[in-house]
Amino acid sequence: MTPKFAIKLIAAYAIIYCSTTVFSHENHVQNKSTATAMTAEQKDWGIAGDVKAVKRTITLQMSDDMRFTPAQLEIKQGETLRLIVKNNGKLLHELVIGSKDALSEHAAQMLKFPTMEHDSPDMAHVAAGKTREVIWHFNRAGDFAFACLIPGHYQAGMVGTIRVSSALAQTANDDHAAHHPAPAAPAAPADLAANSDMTEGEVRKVDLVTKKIMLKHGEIKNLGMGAMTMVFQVNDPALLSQVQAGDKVRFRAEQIKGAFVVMSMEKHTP
Ligand SMILES: [Cu+2]
Repeated sequence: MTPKFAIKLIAAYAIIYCSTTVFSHENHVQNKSTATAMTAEQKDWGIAGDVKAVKRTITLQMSDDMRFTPAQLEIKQGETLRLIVKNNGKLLHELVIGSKDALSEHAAQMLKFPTMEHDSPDMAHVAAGKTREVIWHFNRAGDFAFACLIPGHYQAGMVGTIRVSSALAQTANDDHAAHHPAPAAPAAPADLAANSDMTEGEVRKVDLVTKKIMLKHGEIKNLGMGAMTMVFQVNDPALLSQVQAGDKVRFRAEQIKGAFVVMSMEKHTP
């Protein structure tokens, strides 16, 4: 290597080093914003709503006798609702909207893994005496439900029903997304069977402040946990700067002192 070239190389390194520093700082800022502005995910029971589209507000009362009042909601397809969730009790309660099947399955998982952490626009955790709100766009017709999935609460009857009546009149103009099938859960390719410690997932949110990551994941075989979207801690915060919302990943998760921790993660194109 000629000395001249070596100097050039050092200079190039210095530039790369400086720009990496700058980029990583920018990444922080960028990721911070993705932490708040997550891409809305179309679910069978609707999609995150825009507060400007709200035309109706319903207040749901929650109580320690494990009931929601009202426990039945009648909604027209296309409506965006502001659901004010009021916890009148002394216990923590939550509102989670979903299909009956999804909620009952999730409730069973919560009994099995009580320390799981979730956050999504179709749910609100409400501390004793507090009020929170959920803005939800019911763009699909059908019979759905809402529930409190704190371990034991669902089983004690903290469930309500949602009927979204079909708006046949607005077929042409209705939300296009409503007519597309929900994206299928990530399927486990055959080669994954060989390495059942790795779980397939999609990054939903990266939070550099709390150092947590939200993953929509397939079955976590080594934990015996079903597919769902859930918030994980990370073994090493450096994992968080390697991915962003929307990335497909493979990861290994473990339960450490009750917390669910991503031990390793790699980007992966299915
Ligand atoms: Cu509850």
